[in-house]
Amino acid sequence: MKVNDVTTLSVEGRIGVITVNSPPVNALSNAVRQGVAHAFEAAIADDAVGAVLVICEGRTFFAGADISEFGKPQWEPSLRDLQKLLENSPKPVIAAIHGTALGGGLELALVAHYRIAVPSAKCGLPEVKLGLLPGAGGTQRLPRVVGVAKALEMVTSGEPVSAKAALAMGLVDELAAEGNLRADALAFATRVLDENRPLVKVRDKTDKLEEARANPAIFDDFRRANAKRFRGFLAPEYNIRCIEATLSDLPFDEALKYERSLFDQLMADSQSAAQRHVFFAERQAAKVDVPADTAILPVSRVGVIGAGTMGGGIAMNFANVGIPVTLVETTQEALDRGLGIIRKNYETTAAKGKMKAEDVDTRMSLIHGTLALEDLAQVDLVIEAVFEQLDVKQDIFRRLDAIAKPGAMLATNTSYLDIDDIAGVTGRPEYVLGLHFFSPANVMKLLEVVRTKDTLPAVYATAMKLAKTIGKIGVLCGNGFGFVGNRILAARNAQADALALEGATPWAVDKVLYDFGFAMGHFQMRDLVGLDVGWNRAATASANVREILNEMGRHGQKTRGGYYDYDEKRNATPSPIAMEVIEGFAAKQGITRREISDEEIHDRILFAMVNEGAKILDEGIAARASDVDIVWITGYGWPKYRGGPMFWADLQGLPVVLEKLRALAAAHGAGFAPSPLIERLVAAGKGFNA
Ligand code: T1G
Repeated sequence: MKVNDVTTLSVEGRIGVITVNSPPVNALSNAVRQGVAHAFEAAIADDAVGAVLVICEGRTFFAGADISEFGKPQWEPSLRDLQKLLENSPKPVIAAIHGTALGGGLELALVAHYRIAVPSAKCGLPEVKLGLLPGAGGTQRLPRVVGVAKALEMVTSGEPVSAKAALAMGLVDELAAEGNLRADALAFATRVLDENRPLVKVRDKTDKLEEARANPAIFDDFRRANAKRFRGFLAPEYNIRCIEATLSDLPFDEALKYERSLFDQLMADSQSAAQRHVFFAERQAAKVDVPADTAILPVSRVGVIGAGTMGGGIAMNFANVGIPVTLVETTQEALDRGLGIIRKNYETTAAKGKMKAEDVDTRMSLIHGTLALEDLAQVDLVIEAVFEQLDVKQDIFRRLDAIAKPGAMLATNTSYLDIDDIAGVTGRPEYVLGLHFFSPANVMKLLEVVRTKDTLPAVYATAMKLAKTIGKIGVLCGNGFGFVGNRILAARNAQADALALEGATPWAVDKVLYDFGFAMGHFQMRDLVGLDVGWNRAATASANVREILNEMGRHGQKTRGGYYDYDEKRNATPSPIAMEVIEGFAAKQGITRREISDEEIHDRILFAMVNEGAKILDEGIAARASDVDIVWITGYGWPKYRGGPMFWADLQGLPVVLEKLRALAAAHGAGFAPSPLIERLVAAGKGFNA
């Protein structure tokens, strides 16, 4: 019988089957919770029902609380009240899991007496990725099933475990045959009845806690081991504290209250608002505004030109998902070197157990090396990743245009060049676009998909879909200087360099950025990447501090000296030599150095970045403020718990941002003149992220 729009109750044999179908992921929305509660009460009241089975249709078991309903009026029953109903059931309750039982979904399954899952299912508590913790007893029940050590890892990483692993750790009791969940779950529920199995309440189990009880240091050991990973985040620590409570003298229901109080604190904190913003922003970025009937072009074979660091990494992305790649180089030596590095990367991954050893050869067999550009005649997409010089790229695209089949897409991996200047040398500018990967290209998630004024919607829509296929987060950008990410990076770099000349030491600048949450500061990053990347000695002799350091052979970590000096373990210490170069160059520029506060460093760098992001939006280079946030979080290490530069600006309040920029412009020049978009938004009382 239909209980509500998303829930039905049927009786099959002696089993009352509660079926939920609430696309896209059966999130535990108001309607779902209400439907399950009503269906459950009807099942319990039915004498013909001996046991209750809870199962979902569609792609997955409940994938958690409905994040889109956070902060909105909650219907009865709450998730916790629904859990009480099931946990105190007088009849056995069995949860049948497929897809991803996550967050509140797994927490609901944990109050069932038994759990059955198909082998492809996954179980996890990913709340920490939203800046939260499992707020429906997950921190109290999971350790009672899998033990404290495993629970600590699961709740602080947010990563799910496979059904097989879940069976091994006791998180599920039975595996169903793939594709046969309903039938196998009914049979299992019937067996539970026939065998008169006990009504096992997870909350009553304590045996799995004994190991940690004998080793109370486990919590601080875990904190120390993960300090770097958790730095700046609130939620991991709060998750650990809740797991610690399972070993306290608190009665279970008091521990639930403690968990709830910490959950409420996290929910109210800007860190969780930021991470929930990022969750939806990532999904929004994948949506491109093209006519509904836009055909996605087939991409079954790819060509990559250049087997260097970028080209090799790019090629791996496609081989990883079974798409054959033709990799072109100019010399056999360069090609062999590139293929050798790719193989070595795969072997290293396999050695770490992150891929099967036999997959190394499988993936290598998908990458065909050649010296002949003509071998790209039949590919659907070519990605050029050669030296960042316009005439070199133009020559390649002229030749490509004559070789590639009609309708083949031609992409450049350029970071800064104007793609119109590249497309313009071909007879197919509408099939030319930018695919800006980030190094290492086989690891970094961000892919800037850059469309020119001529790029067809079908072409960039295909590229955006391809981004998802190869496991990237694609962000559609317009063809402006530095697109989105590098343009904001240029704004940050300009302020960092200026501050170092005006009196702030590079280490002071780096510390402000590190304390803000970046993994490392601007000058440390430069030393890591290499000061000589893109260095054109002839063109820029002694033009700035960076070039002077290069001319001194101080290229950064690789020469054990750049802005910092490095010991044999690459530990950095501020370099007096670099300081001398900075002071000397400042003097030559007629700059009188002065004391500069951390607050000035913070404001000049961060508000310059926000202002550049506003200009990017105002020029239509980015479609959404949240796209800018995603670019800087996934590509440049903006701390996720601060939501991205535009979210962070909204958090400050745009009126504050506007005033700051005006004050900075008055003190440091027109470069800080506020973007007109900020003025318009403030006048309208709006923020960047509507
Ligand atoms: N609530 C609302 N909408 C959700 C959702 C959720 N939990 N999960 C996904 N969606 C939407 C998503 O926005 C997208 O919408 C569509 O579903 C497909 O998602 C009390 C408080 C389940 C692995 O954190 O990890 O429970 O863009 O593109 O790649 O302790 O979605 O189509 O309009 O990601 O196949 C805990 C989050 C919540 C799980 C599927 N649960 N979701 O991945 O599809 S907090 C989570 C995911 C909680 C309790 C606490 C993934 C997925 P649209 P998708 P996918």
